[in-house]
Amino acid sequence: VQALAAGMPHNLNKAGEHGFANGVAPRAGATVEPQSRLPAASTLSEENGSEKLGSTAVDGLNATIEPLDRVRVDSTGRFLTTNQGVAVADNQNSLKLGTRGPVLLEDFILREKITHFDHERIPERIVHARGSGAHGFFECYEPCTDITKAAPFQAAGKITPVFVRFSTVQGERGSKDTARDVRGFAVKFYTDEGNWDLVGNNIPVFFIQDAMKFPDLVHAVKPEPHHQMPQAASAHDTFWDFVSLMPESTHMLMWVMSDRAIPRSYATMQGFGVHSFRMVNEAGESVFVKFHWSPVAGTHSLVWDEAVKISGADPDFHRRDLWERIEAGNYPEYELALQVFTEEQADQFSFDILDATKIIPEELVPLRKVGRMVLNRNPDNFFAETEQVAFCAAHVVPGIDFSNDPLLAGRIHSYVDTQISRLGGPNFHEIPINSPVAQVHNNQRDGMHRQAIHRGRVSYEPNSLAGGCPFQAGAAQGFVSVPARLQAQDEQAKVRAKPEKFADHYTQATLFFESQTPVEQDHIANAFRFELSKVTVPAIRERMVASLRNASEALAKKVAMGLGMDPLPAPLPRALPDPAAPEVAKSPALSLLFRPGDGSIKGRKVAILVAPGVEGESIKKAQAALLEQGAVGRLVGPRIGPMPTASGDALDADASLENEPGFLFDALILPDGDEAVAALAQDGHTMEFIKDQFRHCKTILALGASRLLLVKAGLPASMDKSQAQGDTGLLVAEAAGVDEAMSAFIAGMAKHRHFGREMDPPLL
Ligand code: HDE
Repeated sequence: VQALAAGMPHNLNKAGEHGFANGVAPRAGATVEPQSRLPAASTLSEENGSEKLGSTAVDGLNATIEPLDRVRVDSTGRFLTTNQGVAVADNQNSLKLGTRGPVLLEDFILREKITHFDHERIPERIVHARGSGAHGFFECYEPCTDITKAAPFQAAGKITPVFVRFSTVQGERGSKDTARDVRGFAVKFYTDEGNWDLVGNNIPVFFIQDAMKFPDLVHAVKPEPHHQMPQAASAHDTFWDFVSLMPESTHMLMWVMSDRAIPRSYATMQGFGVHSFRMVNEAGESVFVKFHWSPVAGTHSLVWDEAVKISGADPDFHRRDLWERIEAGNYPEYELALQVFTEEQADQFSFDILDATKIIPEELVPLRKVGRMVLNRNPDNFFAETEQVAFCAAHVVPGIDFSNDPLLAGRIHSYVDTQISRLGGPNFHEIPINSPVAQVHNNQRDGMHRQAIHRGRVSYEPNSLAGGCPFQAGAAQGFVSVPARLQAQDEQAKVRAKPEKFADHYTQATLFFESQTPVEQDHIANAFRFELSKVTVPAIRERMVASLRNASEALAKKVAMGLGMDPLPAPLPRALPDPAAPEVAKSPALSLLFRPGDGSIKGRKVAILVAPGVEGESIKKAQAALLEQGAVGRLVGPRIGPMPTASGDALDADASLENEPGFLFDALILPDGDEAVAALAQDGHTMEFIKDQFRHCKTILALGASRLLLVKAGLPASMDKSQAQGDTGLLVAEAAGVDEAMSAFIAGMAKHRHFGREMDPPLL
């Protein structure tokens, strides 16, 4: 009420609203024009110069700071009402004829409540059903007017509000986050000139080359239709049957079997536009671009055993991580970079830039950094925002255009179409999270759930009765498609066919595999082994290995060995026996280790085990050292609640060995204190904590007496030996030396994993 009286935003608890005005500092050294402001609270009244109803969205202003406030509801201090605003006197009892009599039909309050409840669910997305969203902003680094007139790229420091949704593809809405799967990385830019949706993935290539095959791919990967299994998994017959018959998917399979498909966090994965797009400048000149998002925190992934365990203990692992990072002010941040190239360059490449199963190596076309995106506000309501947001590959703005990629063509159609059944009609653009900042004026009318109240009697163009309004913007301001290059005469016939280079299915699969570090290669081989071992039909396994032989003989052999397949099947016949020589044989940028990030441990979670009699001072110091780095040190005890320390005070354990298993944490600290160590040694959970942390190659610090726990858990008999082997993630220190030990611990965590100790099969 006070906030309303003071004319302030309704949601005071949302400190991280879009833009600089609310405490998000511009990056160091940025030239920032004062383009961010808080407009007055908007309403639907015509006097109010609202961005929806009259005033122009002023260039560069952060106009969506407020618009959602128009529809936000805060019921603090309010009566309960019906949907008609009638105050409800009793929300406990239906209206009956006497206390034991029948319920009366006239009880409109009961009927409204139940009826609304009956219709609460909407269909989930056909793919990408499981997802999590966040608000944020995009900040342009430098004007990109040489290549595009698109609004977000016009001035250094210019802010464009965004809403982002990350997702898995295969599983249903309630499925686990840590499935082996592609992640969706969809960004809605609310630009001054209309909404632009960059609907990408965390993998820069795709399984198929033509939209014609998309329904087949999805039918193959989704739970099998007869028994609806498996959920959130690709390790089953129909998927591998399909992809082994579609050699064009081999490159994508390399990525999906790599650790990219089990990210540690949405904040630590890349995003890609996948297709070649076009950018167009004021002069109408066009270039091709590929879009790359790279996380400032670096690219980090889980390991498979960890992902499997997490999915049981916390199916919301990524959703929770995203939420908690934002609430803690560790805002996920990504840099946007473009690969810019001309049509003439594209003609020379050994691959076809219209083929979504191919990348353009960064070594061939370098990345041009153009801006950054910061996710700084959690949604208020999951359904209203994250579920109802409707991304669409067709949503482009002047300055951005499509290429002729045949996969993209299908997407341009599909996304609007699917919303019509998912969101119940053609007016889904009026749902607040979808409505653009730019004004909407046209003659499209009516339909289910229409919100806008159009005035006057004119809903056609041309007209004279409304002075010709709304009128065509013309080429200077309106969207103009890039005229396609004239094609040679023989390319102009209607055909159902592909260009020849599309038939090179293996060169880039090889490039990807060869560009991985040995550990990453092992993980890829193990993932193929795991997935194919779940396939029940031997012929499918054999066909897949036969296909892999064309990509990497070493990989095929390793997978075959893991499947007990001997001898190897003959390689699958290649569609293009003699493909063009690739420009690069190795692309280091394809390895996850290429982007270790800023070296910080912000947003990471550390388990600090405690038990009665724990040496408290070193624990407090360790916790404080982590907090200072933006990481969370959680005290995990045999039970939650106060934990008496050796010196007589108490620490508050807010998690238990049972309710937060070890694999949910990025690192582990074991405490000093004889009594505490003895208690922890008696608890099997402790050993599981240590084994999992060790097996998953995480950083472990044992203080004082707890060194015994490492031995009891069966870690390599001599810790000294392990340290001598250079395992900087296995640390032993006296409690008195905790300050120094924490520096080494934090440095160890910043390395993310210590793969040097990994063994297959695992030692523990
Ligand atoms: Fe999608 N895709 N897709 N897709 N896609 C959908 O749209 C489709 C493809 C991607 O968080 C659907 O609103 C076709 C590539 C993301 O809401 C649907 C084809 C890429 C999301 C659809 C593709 C994507 C979707 C389902 C092949 C990476 C989630 C619900 C021609 C560049 C967006 C919906 C969100 C969602 C169709 C292939 C990314 C059915 C026909 C390639 C991130 O319209």
